[in-house]
Amino acid sequence: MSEEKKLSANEGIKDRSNYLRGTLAEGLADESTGAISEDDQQLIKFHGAYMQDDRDLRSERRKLKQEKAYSFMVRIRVPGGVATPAQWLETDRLATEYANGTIKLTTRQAFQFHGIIKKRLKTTIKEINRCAMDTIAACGDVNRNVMCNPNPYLSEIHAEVLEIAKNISSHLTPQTRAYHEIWLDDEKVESSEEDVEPIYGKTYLPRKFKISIAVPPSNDVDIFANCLSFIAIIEEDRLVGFNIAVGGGMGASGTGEGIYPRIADVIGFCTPDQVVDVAEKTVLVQRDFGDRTDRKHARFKYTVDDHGPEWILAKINEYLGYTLGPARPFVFNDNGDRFGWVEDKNGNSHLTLFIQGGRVCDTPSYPLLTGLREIAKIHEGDFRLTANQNLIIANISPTKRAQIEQLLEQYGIKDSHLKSALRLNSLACVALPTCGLALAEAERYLPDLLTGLEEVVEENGLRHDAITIRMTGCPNGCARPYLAEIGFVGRSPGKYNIYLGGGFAGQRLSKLYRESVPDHQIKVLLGPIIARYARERVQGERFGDFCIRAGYVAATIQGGDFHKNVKPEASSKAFTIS
Ligand code: SRM
Ligand code: SF4
Repeated sequence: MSEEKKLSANEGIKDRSNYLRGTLAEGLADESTGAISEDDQQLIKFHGAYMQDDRDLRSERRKLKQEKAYSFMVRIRVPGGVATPAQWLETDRLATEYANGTIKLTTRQAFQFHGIIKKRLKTTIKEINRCAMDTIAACGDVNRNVMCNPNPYLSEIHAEVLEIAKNISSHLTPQTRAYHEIWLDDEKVESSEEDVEPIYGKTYLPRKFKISIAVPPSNDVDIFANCLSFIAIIEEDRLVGFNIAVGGGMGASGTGEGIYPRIADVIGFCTPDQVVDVAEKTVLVQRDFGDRTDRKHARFKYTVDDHGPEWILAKINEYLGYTLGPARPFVFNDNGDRFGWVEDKNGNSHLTLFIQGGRVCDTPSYPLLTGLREIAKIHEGDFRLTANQNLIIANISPTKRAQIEQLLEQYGIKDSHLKSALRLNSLACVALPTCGLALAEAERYLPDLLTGLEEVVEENGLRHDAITIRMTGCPNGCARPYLAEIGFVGRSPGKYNIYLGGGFAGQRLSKLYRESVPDHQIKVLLGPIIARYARERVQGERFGDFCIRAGYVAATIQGGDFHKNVKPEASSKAFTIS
């Protein structure tokens, strides 16, 4: 990083904040506005909340000369996506009493509330903590929710990996007492000693940092989109360690210039007891070498690109004081979820439900929130959030299965996973009306678009053929659209860039196919490609691979030349295992 360059404004905000306090306490107490100050809007992210306004109401309120309809989004960290029935019930209660009556299951295995007004924010966060969950570091320039495969029934290794995910998460949780002081009314410690952030320091990281763990052959956590990932290596039914992947990320600009999605590079191997150390040291490398002058260039993927993966590996080794081993072979089959019922060797059952857009709410025809509440009241196992915005009712004991099946039937949830394979493999980010960055609809529009495309897949006999399809309301990539076989990225109201050719296992970026396509033309454009795929695919060929073979798009190279302006020399292939 150049010495002369000015640090970005957020660096000053963090530095002056006294370890994330800023004027949050005063701002929350100010009843004259539903908002908080601009600096505090940045700081509150570290505490797990975003100030937003209802974009559906903007013009009406402007006409009435009223303040925007401000409210807060709150994100609950759920390491590995595991919640108890008691936590589910509490999440449901808070969503109903304080938020907009919905629970959003996110693409990183977290819960989100929307629409919490300022005066209820503190109570909400306090009550979240009361049921042994928290929101600290769910957002902000720190390590976020650590993702990991949520399927408990697959093997004991999955349980081992979940523990490791939790350990990384707690090791990298900020240590500031600000969170407890502001939200939990813990007494201010009157001491001359400053808070200490042993890992992050006073200005935390240059930007958000994301970690995930995958257990092959499933890449359901999309490890190639994470800053740092661990890929479990299993030999003779034993977890021998993890491959380490660095430098993934999705955020892009509409044109790709200088801001682009990037697939992580696999750089080495560590043993299970080294994982937390490797995570810490990788975070330290980003802390020390990430770009603090330009937030658009501050993610770890740019640090990896600027220095090269070999340099990053050498730095991690130097910080560790020992040398990581060479990466070992592994295979990923897909990045989706497995739906429906599964029984494990102990006789417990697990049901993976499809949750459209990750939104748990009641509609007159589909009382999903109420149905899950009734199930949570009697369920003795747990709930598991997937990185694909779906939900597993896990560890259902044989004595409870009949009752739970009856409730699933009663509330119309029983067949939620019996949709077309296209829909089951779909993801949509929140977008409008809450996301301040949305340029187009996503969660509210994708279901209808899918209904149209389902006609095409039905006509062509592809109902049971999985094709990954993802939509976001802007190029930031919150539903990881650049890793889908079909990706839609909102550019303006009703218009989307279409990306094709992503890898079915999330191993390859897609590439821009058409720019700013009006929504009513999407089916017209994609219909013939899907039909041709049905006719011409070779045995086992995936849609994304077909799009490349048939010449709709060229294959992307590592580093993400997904868009015409992306620098082609970015990143090295040398470390990538395919
Ligand atoms: Fe995201 C910003 C929602 C996963 C990349 N993301 C936002 C904000 C907070 C908008 C903002 O900054 O004002 C969105 C809040 C919308 C709302 O109303 O709730 C938002 N992101 C989401 C969620 C809820 C999407 C969803 O529908 O599930 C996901 C929450 C995950 C979680 O639990 O932590 C979510 N966001 C992601 C992912 C996927 C992932 O991490 O696997 C990505 C791409 C991976 C990556 O980070 O590169 C992602 N979000 C972004 C970016 C682009 C970052 C960049 O490097 O440029 C932004 C914008 C930013 O940070 O400036 C963003
Ligand atoms: Fe908002 Fe864009 Fe993320 Fe969608 S992709 S939630 S529109 S920031």
